[in-house]
Amino acid sequence: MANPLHDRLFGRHAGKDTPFLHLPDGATLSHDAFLRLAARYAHAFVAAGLRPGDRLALQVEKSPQALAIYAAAVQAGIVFLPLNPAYTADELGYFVSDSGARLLICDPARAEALRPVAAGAGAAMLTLGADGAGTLAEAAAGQPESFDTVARRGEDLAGLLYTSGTTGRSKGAMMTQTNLLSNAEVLVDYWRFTEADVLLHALPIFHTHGLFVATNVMLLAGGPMIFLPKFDLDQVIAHLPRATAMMGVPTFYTRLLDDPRLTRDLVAHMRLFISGSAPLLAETHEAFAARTGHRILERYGMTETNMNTSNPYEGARRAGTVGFPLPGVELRITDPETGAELPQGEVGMIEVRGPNVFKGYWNMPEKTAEELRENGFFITGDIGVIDARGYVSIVGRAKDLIISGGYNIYPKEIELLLDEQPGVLESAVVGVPHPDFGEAVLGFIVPQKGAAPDPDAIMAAVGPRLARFKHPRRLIVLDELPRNTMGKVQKNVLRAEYRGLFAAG
Ligand code: MLC
Ligand code: AMP
Repeated sequence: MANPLHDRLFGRHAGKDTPFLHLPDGATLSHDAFLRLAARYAHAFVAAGLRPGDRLALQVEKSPQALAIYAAAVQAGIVFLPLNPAYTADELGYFVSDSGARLLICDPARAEALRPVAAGAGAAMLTLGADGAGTLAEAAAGQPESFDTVARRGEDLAGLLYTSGTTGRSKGAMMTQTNLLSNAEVLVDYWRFTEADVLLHALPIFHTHGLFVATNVMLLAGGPMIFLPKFDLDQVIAHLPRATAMMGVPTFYTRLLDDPRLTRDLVAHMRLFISGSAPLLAETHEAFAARTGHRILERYGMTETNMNTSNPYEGARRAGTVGFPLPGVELRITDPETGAELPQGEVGMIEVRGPNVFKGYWNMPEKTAEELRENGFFITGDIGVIDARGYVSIVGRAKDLIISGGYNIYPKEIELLLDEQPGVLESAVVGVPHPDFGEAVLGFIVPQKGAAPDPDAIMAAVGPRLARFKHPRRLIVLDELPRNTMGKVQKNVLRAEYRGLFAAG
């Protein structure tokens, strides 16, 4: 096959008038119309000077056009680099220059602010608004509606997804065509997706979950998606009766449960609810089952690996577990210190190997070598255990990571900014339980001797440099940070002391 990812996900739908995207305004975009738009974009990218293997960075609101850019990139052999619209110009500057992106596509409203970012990295710039308008639309107008698919091999890069790092520097995870295609094929089969399915899609499309899991699965299965711009409770409730499946982060499920409109009748047409990206509390799973009769199917994945494990479609979906390794995925538990494999039942580091596991971090061979073993096992940083029946549970994280509403936040990145502020001696950032987001960011600062830093002033200084979702919900001044005898900051002590701060009720 010339371009396996394109041919399997997109090419096979060419000329088909079947529905692909149902939009909230009642319009429907067919597979064919979507592909014709993608072809025009692909021509526009070539005209902008992009060649196979070049990176295209995209920071726009979710829209059918944004998804067509993904399709166009795959068809033209361009590496797709999607970015959260919440990122500030500072954050974006790093991604664009680190990746060496040749083109940045952003919202017209941000074009002025981001022009120096693109110029500084030597990238061209085009704009795309949530309504589809902008300089990309102009560049694509009049372009042919078919495009000669660029040949690619399985090991060629299709996506570059940045994940934050424990050092504060984000790393670009290189995803190959095979990584994406093999995983989507397994998931279609494991979760029994067919063209009769209608997926309610309310996730962002700049992360693995909404892009590679939800979208790729539906493109392979052939059914349509109800494509909502974001998770809006009223809209989700309005559209649930037309859907057969939904994928979401746990916050989707707790928000639905908080609404009395969630009833058995509302979801009578549904076949499957899937949760991932963050731990689903067993109580959420049970409450959802009691209210709707549906057992949420929980699965476990990562940017670097796509999906690793899943509860079974048929058979018991066990609350608090992430199920079994997917077909083709090997999962082992190792001693975090020595790397030696541990016997079943012991708690240790989760390592995974398979065609789903990424190629490495972009331009970071040392980081790659630290986390990806020569024998192909990837060290996830998640701590887990396998029970006697083979179910995997995640019991903790070896990495200093907060997951808030399904977004990953690395404390180090925030601490580095807090430490720079006048009057701050040192800082610590931790995640504490939060009823809506699962975890919320909490910051602590220790003043320099004789200084009295004002938390509000500090947030005002740090805020514009950090995406909103990373902002500490509270910044607390302490005389000193708790430390162990080795002098290491005891974040667990801070977490324990403040765990009730955002408690429900
Ligand atoms: C928004 N805000 C958040 C936030 N999302 N703060 C913390 N954590 C989040 N996740 C901020 C907003 O900026 C706003 O700030 C305030 O919180 C209230 O916003 P909201 O309107 O309530 O938020 P909403 O837009 O409804 O978004 C919440 C959400 C969204 C949970 C629906 O974050 C979301 O769609 N998350 C999904 C993330 C995801 O797809 N993860 C997959 C990663 S892939 P203010 O201060 O301006 O009011 C992966 C691999 C795998 O992990 O296994 O899948
Ligand atoms: P990301 O780097 O954004 O892809 O996030 C991946 C991380 O999310 C994993 O390493 C886990 O820590 C976490 N994660 C994903 N799915 C689950 C799940 N079902 N339960 C608990 N944690 C999860």
